[in-house]
Formats: sequence, structure tokens, C-alpha cells
Amino acid sequence: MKNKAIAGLLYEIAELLTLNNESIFRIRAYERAAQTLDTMAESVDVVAREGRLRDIAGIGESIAEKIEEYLASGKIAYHEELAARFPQGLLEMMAVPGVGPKKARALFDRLHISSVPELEAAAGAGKIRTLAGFGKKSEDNILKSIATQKQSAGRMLLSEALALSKEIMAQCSGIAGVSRMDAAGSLRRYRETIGDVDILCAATESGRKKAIERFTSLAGVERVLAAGPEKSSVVFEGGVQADMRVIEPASYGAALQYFTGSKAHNVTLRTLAKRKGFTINEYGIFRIGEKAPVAAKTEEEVYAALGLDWIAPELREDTGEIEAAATGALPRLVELKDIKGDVHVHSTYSDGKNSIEEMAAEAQRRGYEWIIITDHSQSLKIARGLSVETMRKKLKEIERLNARYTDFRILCGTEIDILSHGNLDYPRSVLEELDFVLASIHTGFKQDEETITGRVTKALENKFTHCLGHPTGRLIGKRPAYALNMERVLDTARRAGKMIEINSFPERLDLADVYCRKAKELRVKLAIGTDAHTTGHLGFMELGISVARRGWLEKNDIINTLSYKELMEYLKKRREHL
Ligand code: DGT
Ligand code: CA
Ligand code: CA
Ligand code: ZN
Repeated sequence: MKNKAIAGLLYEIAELLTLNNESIFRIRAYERAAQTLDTMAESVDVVAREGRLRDIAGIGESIAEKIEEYLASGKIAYHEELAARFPQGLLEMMAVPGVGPKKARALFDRLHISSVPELEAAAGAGKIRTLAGFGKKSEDNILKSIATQKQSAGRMLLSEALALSKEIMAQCSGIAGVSRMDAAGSLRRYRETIGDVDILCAATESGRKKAIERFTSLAGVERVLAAGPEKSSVVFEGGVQADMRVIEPASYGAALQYFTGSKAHNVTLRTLAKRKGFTINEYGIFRIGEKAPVAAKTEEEVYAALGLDWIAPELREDTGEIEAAATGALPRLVELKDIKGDVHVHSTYSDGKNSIEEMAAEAQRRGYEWIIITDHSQSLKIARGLSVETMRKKLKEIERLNARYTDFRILCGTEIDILSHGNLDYPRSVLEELDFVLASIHTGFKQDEETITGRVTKALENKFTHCLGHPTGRLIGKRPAYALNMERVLDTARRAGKMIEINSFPERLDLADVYCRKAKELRVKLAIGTDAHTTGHLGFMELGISVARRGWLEKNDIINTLSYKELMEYLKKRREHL
């Protein structure tokens, strides 16, 4: 977790240097170092302790010293010194997507705007469009970005909350008298953003105190908000809140059910209980007027007491799951262990950090049967998209690697740019040779609904396209979705027999759960891709699976559950289909 914190500070230094009009080389050096740390699989503490910090490509003496300073003291004086030169609000403005350091500086110098609220007011009043280099369009974008940021304000990404909860539970494990620990709340339901982390812990009287002590004195705890006998709350550095509730083992199932939520699910459940002559709370389910619960120990018993099948937490949003549980109609949700391959993987051929061989080895380690390498296409120069010539080299390398495996296969694919008019970024002669064509948008995010929807549907109708990559382009908390008409896109996918990706990258989770469910209704198949740029990123599959499960998807709705042979047949049929 320190990798991220340090990367964040280094990125900020780069931005502050930009704000200060410093040398571009210096700025790039910090950006590169930040990016390296951000995507590094190893923990920076360990690397530093073993004296290998200066061996990392892109980390020179001066930056290495700053990293060491952070590891020793939790801060970087150089960062603080730079930050102190500008109003805090200006730094926040700089973080608004579409603003950035250069524009922030212009707004500050010419309109004396030095905070996000001031920026919002000025944009709303039409004052920004008059500045040279801004215009009406950038004014609208600023307003949109501020709105997106507000929506996710105070919430963290699912991946961050998962990492934190795993850390908390690992640190709190092994306490005598504590028999079980689970994440609850939105985290157990795998919502895409998380307000606070809720942990439940089953403990006897003696385990109780120790669990709370351990929890409230965890590394990184900045403030303890409450340390009661049943519930304690802490705030970690960076402002993330976590609650831990300590529960008697006898009523653990009832508590887990209650504190998993969602609130809407619990409200409907409570209504059903009432109709059946029960009351339900965090201690159990009770026949009205009786003291002893009918069920409390396990969640299964609680649901069964109401005549319901156990409902997977990912479904507990009150969108029909209770009705389905009453009639035995719940879906059998896809699971991580059903997954046999990954459809979206980058390598050093484009902007990935590991070779094809390394990515394949990691996929094998994860128990997969196949992996599709989808490097960027020729137009996407910033991500080192492959020329036609390099693509031919890549095809040969994959052929050579495949000759070595007996029970594993690498497919040669591409994450191909959908060009501005909906055309694909390679000629037919290349497309014909590829196993998998994942078509994505990387430019022109701000086109209007008609234009961008037309562009995407045209790409889907192209006979060589197999799948639409990160369909809406949204970055959670950072960038809104394109103005895409998703109904039309799904309908086109259905008619053309094309797949839609569930991109598992932490800030994408795109296609989102509600649309996954729509896709399933239309019998459009989904393909989960991690968009891995390092071997470690293949682990994002857990996030993609969680989106699929929240979208009610079963094994057959997702092509990642196919064996290599089934997959090849499926892909071949898709092409014959046209
Ligand atoms: P979050 O933290 O905003 O991502 O969403 P949750 O669902 O984790 O909400 P949180 O942390 O406020 O509460 C945890 C769970 O407690 C929630 O999912 C449902 C359960 N709960 C049961 N009854 C109530 C209630 O009356 N109020 C609230 N806030 N939660 C309740
Ligand atoms: Ca919560
Ligand atoms: Ca909570
Ligand atoms: Zn992409």
C-alpha cells in the first residue's frame, strides 16, 4: 500500500513542478518514477530495505532519497515545500479532470480563481469560456468533471477497500476467542465504490477486548472515533473509515445478514418477515412476542426461516432477488474458479511491463488454460501501438511459445482502436490473422451521443470485431462515461453476435453491473478482461467476477469459462455468422 502513497506524492510533485513552470525533464522524471511505483508488484519497503531502490529503472539518486525519506518519516519535505507555494484550493482545482496544472495556473493568474467551488461558480456563470485557450466546450467539461467528482466524494474504489479489509483481517487474525471475521456492508456486496469498510468479528467475551484493542491500534490508524464493547470505528491515514463490530457466535449469522445490507434489501426482508409473523434484527429472527430466536447462528438459517434460499451478497440490492429466492429462481452465479482465461492482456510489445512469456506463465500459475494478448494498435502511439510489421513479429513469437505448451495456449489478439469514423485500426490482411479483436475507443471521448454511438455500433458490425472493450470509457471518480446510448449498443451486439467486455481494471469496472444484467436478458455474451499491464494485474479478475455476479451472470453468460477448444470453436463460429 505504500507504493501507492509514494506514487501519489511523486505525481503531485510533478504537477506542482508544472504549476511552477519548471523544466519538462524534471517533471517527466517524477512522472516516470511515480508510474513505476504505481505498477510495481513488489512492495517498495522491501526493495528499499534490500538496498535495491536505485536498481529500479527510472529511479535515480534524488528520487530514491525522497522515497527513503518517506519510508523513514511518512513525508517528503520537498513535496511540502512545493505545496506550500500555492493555495490548497489550487491544488484541488488541478486535480479536476480537464483542468490540470497549466490551466489551473491560467485560471489563477487571469481570473484569480483558487478553489474548486470558485471554479464551479465561474464556469456556471460562463466566465471561463472567454479566456484564451478555454472555450465553451472546456467550460462544460469542467462542470461535468466537478459533478462526477462530487458523486464519488468520500468513497473509495472497491479494489482499495478490498486490499484494506484483507490487511485488517490478516493483522487481526489469530486472536484467542475470535472464531471468524468477515467483511460486511457494501464491501461484501462488492459495490464498485465503498463508503466505509465494515468488518464483523465473532468473538467470545475474552476475545472481544483483544480484538478491539488490536483493531484500534493497527498500523496506519490516525484517529479512533469509538472503541465501545460492540462497535469500534477508526480513521486511517488518508481519511478512510473502518468499523469493526464484535458479535457473539450464537447470533453471528443474523448480524452478518443485517450488516451486509443493502438497506433496501433489509427493508424488503423486514416487510416479508412481518407478513409471516416474525421480527428481524441483528440478533436474529423472532416469532412475534417470543424471546428465543427462530434462527440466528447462520445466514442460511435466517433466510430459510423466511422460506428463502440463501442469497449471494452481490445480489442484495432489492432488485428482485428476494422474489427469486422465494421461488428457487436465483441464478447460479459465476465464480472465480470457473475462469479458464483472460481476454485483455498487454505485453511489452505495447505498454505492458512484462513479456508475453511472463504474462503466460502467470496465467498458468493461476490455473488458466489460455490467455489472449491484446496489445494496442498502430494509431495509439502514446501506448506504443504495434505497427503491422511488429504485429507479424508478435504472431511468430506466439507461435514459437505455443509450441512449448501442452495444456496451455496463447491467443494473438489486439486491442484495436476504433478510429474516428468507426473504422478499425489495421487492414484486413492483419485482422484475418488474429485470433481475437477487441475494439476500444481511446480518442474522441467527448463526441455527442449520435456520433459516438454510431462509431461504436459501426465497429461492432465490422465482421472482424469480436468484442467491444471498456464500453463506456468511464474512470470511476475521474472521468464520466462517453455519451453512449447503451441500449443501442447492446442491441447491435445482439444482432451482430458480438461480445461486450467487463473490463476489470480497478477504476473502470466497465461494463457496469446493471448493464451486464441487460446484456444477459438480450443474450449478449460478456467477456472478462483484466486489461493487465503487469503480471500482478491478472489478479483484477476478482473484480471483474464481482461485477458479473452483481449483474446476475452465470457461467454460460461469460466466455472466459470456455475451455481452449470451446473458445476457438466459438470465435470461429462468430466469424462465420456474418
Ligand atoms: P457504504 O459504506 O456507503 O459503501 O454502504 P454500506 O452498505 O456499507 O452502508 P453502511 O456502512 O452505512 O452500513 C453497513 C450496513 O449496515 C448496511 O449495508 C446495511 C446495514 N444496516 C442495517 N440497518 C441499517 C440502518 O438503519 N442504517 C444504516 N446506515 N445501515 C443499516
Ligand atoms: Ca460500509
Ligand atoms: Ca459502516
Ligand atoms: Zn484500452
